[in-house]
Amino acid sequence: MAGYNTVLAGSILAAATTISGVSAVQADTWRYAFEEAMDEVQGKFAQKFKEEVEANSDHEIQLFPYGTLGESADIMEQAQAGILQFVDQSPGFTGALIPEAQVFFVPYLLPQDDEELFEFFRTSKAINEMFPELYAKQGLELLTMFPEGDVAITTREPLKSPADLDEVKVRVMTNPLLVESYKAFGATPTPLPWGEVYGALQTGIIQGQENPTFYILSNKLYEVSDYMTYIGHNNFTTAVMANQDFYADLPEEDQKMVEAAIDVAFEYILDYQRGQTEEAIKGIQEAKPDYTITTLSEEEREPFKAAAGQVEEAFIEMTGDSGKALLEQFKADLDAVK
Ligand code: 6CS
Repeated sequence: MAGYNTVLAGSILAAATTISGVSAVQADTWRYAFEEAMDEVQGKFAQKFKEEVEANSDHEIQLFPYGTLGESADIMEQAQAGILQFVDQSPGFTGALIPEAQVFFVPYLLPQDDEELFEFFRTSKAINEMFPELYAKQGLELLTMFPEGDVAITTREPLKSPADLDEVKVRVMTNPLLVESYKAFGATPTPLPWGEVYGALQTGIIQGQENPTFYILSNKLYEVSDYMTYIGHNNFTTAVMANQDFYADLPEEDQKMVEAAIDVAFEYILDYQRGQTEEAIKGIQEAKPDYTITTLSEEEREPFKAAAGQVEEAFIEMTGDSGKALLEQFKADLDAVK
């Protein structure tokens, strides 16, 4: 705690409250960085968390949206080093650090139905019991994981089958399983940090990328693509964690307060997302009326689904017994909410 305080530039002491020798309650400023803008899903979650923490304690949360402290990999390093107390990093990037986190990129594992999906995140033993142990090995206290929306693929040409992705360079987040996944879909995967995506699409270095619809709208990715296609392969997942030393040193009542704030923000963010994809589709259609938005039929999805098996095998090869156990639990948790 002492080390943590010395590096904490914004740390403040509560108004002197030493009464009859009872020591002062300390009010700290905690730094929380995330990978998105303030008005995107991760930002909305962070704002709700801040609101709850500040309403229920003397602590203050300082928010750092995407770009203010660097890329996703930078904020993760800062959180591991204790410069940040909280960080939101998606498994799409954490997969490079914690290979098992790549389970979220085995295609067609997560349900398409929102209520089923939400219940899975609420109740999953893999998420709520197994992942915290894996994150702890990296000095991170995993606080929650939540979905951000059905992932769509944007391209320059129509996308109906894996053959349409032949020779198409599709940007993916920087983890090896996503690379395997897009290879299996017939594309040429290109891992890049987020900051390089728009420019690379604009200059034609890459021709496609995947993201949830709200993000395609807010980052105007429709400007640098002509087609947006739902093949139903995934829902974007993200995770919020704390620096583990910081968290372990918190008084129990603060840990409980943080957990309660996370629970409130979790339910808030699920609710916030109801209807979000449909709204974002409308926004894109208004901004670019000739944009082609397609949802592949079950039959058209079959060849993509057939590719999922080899991605699952690659996941097990990359993660061994630990990944296998996690995947089995993940599937059992999914069955339980069906
Ligand atoms: O594609 C990405 O890199 C980004 N996508 C989302 C939805 N959130 C953050 C992440 O950096």
